[in-house]
Parts: sequence; structure tokens; C-alpha cells
Amino acid sequence: MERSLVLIKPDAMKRNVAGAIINRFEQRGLKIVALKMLRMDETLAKRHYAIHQGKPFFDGLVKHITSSPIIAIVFEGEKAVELIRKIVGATDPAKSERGTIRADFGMDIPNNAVHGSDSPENAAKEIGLFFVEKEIFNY
Ligand code: IDP
Ligand code: MG
Repeated sequence: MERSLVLIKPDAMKRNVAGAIINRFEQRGLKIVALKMLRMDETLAKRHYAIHQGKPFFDGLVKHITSSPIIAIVFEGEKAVELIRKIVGATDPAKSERGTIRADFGMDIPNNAVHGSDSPENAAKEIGLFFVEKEIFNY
């Protein structure tokens, strides 16, 4: 079984659609094995988005992700990383396929409702930023 990290981003939190978004993943057979609500600080945001350091949108990205509490979730399932990216849709909600989370809940590129890890390697790294192993359940 594979694990991946999902973040419900501040724009979705502020629009009260976290539950509706989490439901999308559960409906596709993904199991919640860890979950917490937290407000990311600048240090955590910069670590989580380290790959984008130096890009023109980096500062805005950090500002957005730290602008309200978020929900961090570890989902487990068969090919969880790839399946979650499919359920989430393209980065730009305007270009996301119909029925994806970003097409249905995203507003624009910065406010695209969710984060999903892009590879099993990055998923493991990202999960480690938010959770210790004893917070992740086997059931
Ligand atoms: P992803 O979330 O689909 O994996 P990434 O390229 O990893 O997309 O970018 C991380 C996040 O940074 C995106 O979800 C989006 O919110 C934001 N972002 C990406 N590209 C841009 C941009 O060109 N302008 C503003 N924000 C961007
Ligand atoms: Mg990404």
C-alpha cells in the first residue's frame, strides 16, 4: 500500500469545503491513516515548497499556505500518489478536467484548493514534515 500527503489549502478552508473535498478521496477508496489541523509557519511552508524556492510565485505561495489553518491528511491506497493527482486535477483549475477537485473547488492557480504529493519519494518526505510515525495508523 502506498501513502501520499494531501493538504486542504487555506482557500478551501475559508470557503468551508474541506469535508466535501475529503469525501472525494474517500469515495475513491483512499483510507485516512493520519489527519491534523494546523497552521503552517513560514519555516514549514518553505520546507514543504523547497522545490519552488527562487521561482517568482514562491513568496506568494508561502504567504497563501500560511494564511489560515489547513488540514493535513495521509491517505493510503493502491497507487495512492498517482490516484490522488488524478482526483486533484491540473494545477490551473481552469485547465483541470471536469469532476476533479480543482475544477470543482479551485478558484485560480494560487487558490487551487489542495496539495497532493507528486511522487512516492516526495510523499515520504512531505509526510515526514507533518507527522511522526506513531501518528500514522494501520487498520
Ligand atoms: P501542483 O500543486 O499541481 O503540484 P506545483 O507546480 O508543484 O503544482 O506548484 C505548487 C503550487 O504553487 C500550486 O499548487 C499553485 O498553487 C502554486 N503555483 C504554481 N505555479 C504558479 C504560478 O505560476 N503562479 C502562482 N502560483 C503558482
Ligand atoms: Mg507540486
